[in-house]
Amino acid sequence: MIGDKKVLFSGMQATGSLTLGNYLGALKNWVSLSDEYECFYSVVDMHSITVRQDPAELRKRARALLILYIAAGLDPEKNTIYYQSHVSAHAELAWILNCFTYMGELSRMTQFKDKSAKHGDNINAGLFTYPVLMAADILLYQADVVPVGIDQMQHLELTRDIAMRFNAIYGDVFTIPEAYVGKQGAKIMSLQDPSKKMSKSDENPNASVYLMDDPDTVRRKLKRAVTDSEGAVRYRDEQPGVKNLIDIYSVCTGKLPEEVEREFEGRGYGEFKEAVGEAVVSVLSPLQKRVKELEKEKEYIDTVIRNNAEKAEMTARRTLRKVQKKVGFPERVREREQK
Ligand code: ATP
Ligand code: LTN
Repeated sequence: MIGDKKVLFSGMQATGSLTLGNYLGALKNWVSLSDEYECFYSVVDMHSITVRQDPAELRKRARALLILYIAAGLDPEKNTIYYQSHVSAHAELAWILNCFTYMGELSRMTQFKDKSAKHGDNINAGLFTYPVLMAADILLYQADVVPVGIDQMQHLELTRDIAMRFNAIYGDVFTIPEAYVGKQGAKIMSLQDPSKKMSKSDENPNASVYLMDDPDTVRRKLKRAVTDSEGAVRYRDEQPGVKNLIDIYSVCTGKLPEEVEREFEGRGYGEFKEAVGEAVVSVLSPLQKRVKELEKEKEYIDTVIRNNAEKAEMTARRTLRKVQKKVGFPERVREREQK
């Protein structure tokens, strides 16, 4: 708890351009939860370098992502929005937690298996211990709740295991976090292969709607979305492409899947896809407009970056000190003298 509020932590990587999946599955929920909790939203740039990055590009994308958080509706006066790399406590706690995490646990992580298959020429130790840094992110702020898409559940379970293991040895140091997965939009699928999740690292640009895609591109991508030969707009597992489009439409319009089925009864896929396209455009257009405005407010953004990093640092340091003491690191002389 901070004050009388429970704490929320979440983060996104600044790799690739954000997709509609990232927005509907994560960012949109962040905004709806931001009044209720004391929130920390991080641009997790330290996680990004587990895969080789172009430095200038990473810097640019990290700033664009931070701006997007604000454009999506997260108020930087009320929420702590910051770069992970600006708060060194993340790396320091990650090291300690590495010593409380087993190789076997990390070997079972599906994201590690997927990413090491994809980046066979660079299976580095950071990629392997990625979930430990994620656990440090969450535990540093004593987060009660962590909004993520379904694909991150396994990492969250591991975070809980590490925290419980640590608490069992040293007493109540960490809050045990709960995942928050939205009811709808938790897994938006690829528009070209509805058995795969929509992912910003997909090589096929038609598989994903990017948040900065212009309206015509959005309409075209949805028109080309893979469906089936049933010809009926029904929300069922046997029609994964159509089901995914219904999910997208319902999160964008706030309608329930049953209502969508009724709305499009007896109407063809062409018409349905057109409506989905319009619904997506009407969600993305105001977001893009706000991004463009914020990009011009350089000084304001710089102030947000500075102030919020300081705010994050204060909370993070408090937990880190406690942990360092528990594991037996010597107290700093200055701190002892201040007592
Ligand atoms: P990458 O392709 O580089 O692995 P990604 O698109 O999976 O990236 P992440 O940065 O791993 O995106 O995820 C950011 C957040 O968005 C996470 O909370 C994740 O659960 C959520 N998310 C990612 N893809 C989807 C999706 N298709 N549907 C719903 N949520 C998603
Ligand atoms: N691993 C996450 C990003 C991430 C995160 C976190 C999410 C890093 N640290 C802490 C929630 C809480 C991802 O790839 N989406």
